[in-house]
This record gives sequence, C-alpha cells and structure tokens, in this order.
Amino acid sequence: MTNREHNLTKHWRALDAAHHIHPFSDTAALNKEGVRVITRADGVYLWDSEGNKILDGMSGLWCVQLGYGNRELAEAGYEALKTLPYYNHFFKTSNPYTIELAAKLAGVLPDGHERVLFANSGSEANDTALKLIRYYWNLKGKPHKKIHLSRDYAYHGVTMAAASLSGLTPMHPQFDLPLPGFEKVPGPYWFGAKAAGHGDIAPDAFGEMIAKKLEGKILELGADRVASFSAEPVQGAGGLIFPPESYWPAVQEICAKYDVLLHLDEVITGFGRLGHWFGAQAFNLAPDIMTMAKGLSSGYQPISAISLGARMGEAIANANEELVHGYTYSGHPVASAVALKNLEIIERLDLVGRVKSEIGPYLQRRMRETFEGHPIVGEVRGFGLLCAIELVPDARERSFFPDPGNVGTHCRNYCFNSGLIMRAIRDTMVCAPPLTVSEAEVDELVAKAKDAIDRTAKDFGKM
Ligand code: PXG
Repeated sequence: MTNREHNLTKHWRALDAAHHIHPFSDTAALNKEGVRVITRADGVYLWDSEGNKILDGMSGLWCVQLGYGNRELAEAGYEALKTLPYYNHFFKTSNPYTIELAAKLAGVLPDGHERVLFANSGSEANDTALKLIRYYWNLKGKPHKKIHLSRDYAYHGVTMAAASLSGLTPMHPQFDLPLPGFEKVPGPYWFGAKAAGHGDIAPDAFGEMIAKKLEGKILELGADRVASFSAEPVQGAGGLIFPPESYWPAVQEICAKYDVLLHLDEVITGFGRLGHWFGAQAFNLAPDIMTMAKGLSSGYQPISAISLGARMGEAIANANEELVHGYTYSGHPVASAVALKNLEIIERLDLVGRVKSEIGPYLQRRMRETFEGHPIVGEVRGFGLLCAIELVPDARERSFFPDPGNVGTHCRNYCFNSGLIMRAIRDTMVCAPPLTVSEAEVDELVAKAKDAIDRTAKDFGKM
C-alpha cells in the first residue's frame, strides 16, 4: 500500500461516514469501523483502495455472471449511450435494444413465456408481479382472490410489497410490515428439520410434508381468496435452501388443484446459475409468472424483467384497456443493450452448459471432498454454481450453534482477511462465483474457505 492510497482511503472513509447511509447496515457501527472502498475489478477479483486483491466468491450480490471487466458489455453500453441514451416506451414508442432483448428472453424462458415487462431491480419486478397477479384475477372476474402466499426464509426484496412477501422476519418490524393480505408457509429446509422438532425425517418425506402445509394454508384461507404462491426455486439469501426432490412436483400440483398462480422469483436462480437458463427448467416447473434481475445484465446495469406464462400473457395482452403501470426507466435502452449482449455472450460461450457439466460439478466435488468429515461441517449442499456449507457444533448431528450467526460471522471475517468474499447466512457459508470462474480459481476459493473454516473450528474449540 502506498501513502497516497492510504490517504485516499482515509478521505473516502470520512466522506462516506458523513454523507452515505448503507443498505442493511448499522450506520453508527459502520462509520466507527470504516468502510472498505472497492476501486476496481477484473475477472473474479476485486481490488480495494489499499491495494488488496480479493476473490469475489459471491459474484457481487449473486449477479456478475460474466465476471468483471468484460469489454464487450462495456462497449455495448457505450454504443447505446452514444446512439440512444434514453427514451421510454410510454407513448406508442419502443427501441431496438429493448425489442431485441424481449425477443431473446422469450427464446430462453420456459415454454409459454412469450411476453415480458421490464423494471430496474428485483424488488420492482416482484412488486410489479404482484400487481399483475391482482390485475389478472380482476380481469377473470375473481376479485376476491387477493392473498399472496410465500415462505419463511424467502427474500424477495425491499419495496413495501416485496418486503411483505419476504419471510425473513427481521425485515418487517422497522416498517410495520407485512402489509395485510400476505401470508407465510414453511420453507423446505430439510437440514433444519431436526432442530425444528421434526425428528429424523427423510428429505423426501419432509419435502412432501412441507408441500402439504401449503395445501393446508390454502384450505384454511379458502382457495377462492388465495391469488398466488411466490417462491425462489432455490432460496438464496434465506440460507441457500435446496428443496428435497419431492417438494416442487407436489407444490406444482397443489397450485394447479386450487387455481393459485405460481410465481417463481428467479432473481438468483436465473441465467445459468443452476446449469439451466432458469430454475423453472432445472426443476421442471411451469410457472404462471416469473421475475428476474441480477444475472440478466451480469449486474453491469440495473435491469429486471417480469415474464408472463400463457394464461396471464393472453389475459393481459388482450384486456383491451390501458395497463396503468410502468416506470420511467422500464426497458432503458442502455440497460437493454447491455443485457442483450450479456445473453448473447452466455449463449456463445455456452456458459449454461459449462455450469451444468463442467465447472458446476467441479466446484461441488471439490467442496464435498474438502469438507468430508470436517468437525464443524454438518452438510455441503448445492448444485451448479451455488454452494452452501453448514457450520455446526457436531458434524454428526443436524443441530445448530447457540446464538446463530456468531460462528458464521467469525468465519466470514477470516475469509475477508484472507482475500475471499463468501456470505455468512446465520452459520451457513455460501458461495456463488461468476459462471466464468476457472478450475484454478475454484481451487483457490476452496482452499481459502477451508483455511477460514479450520481457524473457526479451532477458535471454538472443535479442532
Ligand atoms: N428476489 C431475490 C430472490 C433476491 O435474491 C431480490 C428479489 C431483490 O432484488 P433487488 O434488485 O431489488 O435487490 C433479491 C435480491 C444477500 C443479498 O446478501 C441478496 C439480495 C440482495 C441483497 C443482498 O444475499 N437479493
């Protein structure tokens, strides 16, 4: 670190503390500690203002599918900025970037998803999805179908509706949420089943039981009042929860049986993360509506989309009245140009296939062989480029440390200090590297994670 770098860091920290409030942060505590200023990035690496190199095992916030420093994405954005930096879609107008992007998406989305709307973030996409679900039932003459179901541990974003839909309870009290009309059902978190009092239940029996709870809730509320069930194919920010195989087929059947619209939130699972374009395809699901963001542009531009399956698409496109909804930046030309190029590159490099049959299995194998028999690892789970390591006090038991989050944060700090970014969700260590990550970079990620987890085990007297 040079003197100049050090002085600049001090300068930026002071300004940040004085003027900038951070998301999901304790402002006073953060200001006392001082932020880490990220100044540049390339491939899977970040550099901070003190010259430290950091392997980003989280693709930013689960979004940088192509890794950092992709020149083609930068040039696509620059070209659009020069040609058409802004225009909207309100006044019977469109632009080539957004038109091509919508058509490209239709080509990779699940069957029947021929129509899309655009927004700027995952939260906005989910907010929009809920409005469209309400509109659909109004169009169908069933205005009493208005309750939105979702799951414990769900993360769907932070707007009034998306936060209400989220099942992470700390997100609610500061804002007097959830709004009325939002109801929760349990999530398919098999690893936590024993600690939650379900005994030694097998994964598939647990998956079916949790699906039955959805049916129970629909019957309790009355199917004629339930509009939709929203779910991430794999729950991300709630702890990287992969459902048992029995879960999704049962849920799909229940939604069909009670005419409850299935809304898949593909904000994390979309764009190749699971070795398929979308989680819907990975789990063989037929959603009525899907929301996506993050990997749509590899995070290079803020853009999200809502896709409509056949019945919602037909009803809304043929309503013969104005759809009273849309944002100034819906289908922004620069964001659309970058997203379009991003999809072209994912396709050209066959990154979806690479995650499915090469780098995904490589990461999963390396993680499992590295942590096999580790004294504080209760489970390594995942597929594609999503992987979670459950830290527990006794590897033979599916039980948790007291004071959830303490051990995870301790381990995450070791990761950070050794130049690796991993997420700690409660005491679960999570990674989601860019789809372009090399085998050597996976090896580095795994070695650093192992070192951090070993040190954590020693500090808590388990090794
Ligand atoms: N749905 C899902 C499944 C998400 O993961 C959103 C919606 C909201 O997207 P926006 O673009 O409004 O943030 C998300 C976002 C974390 C973390 O720490 C995860 C998200 C956002 C911030 C932090 O894991 N996911």
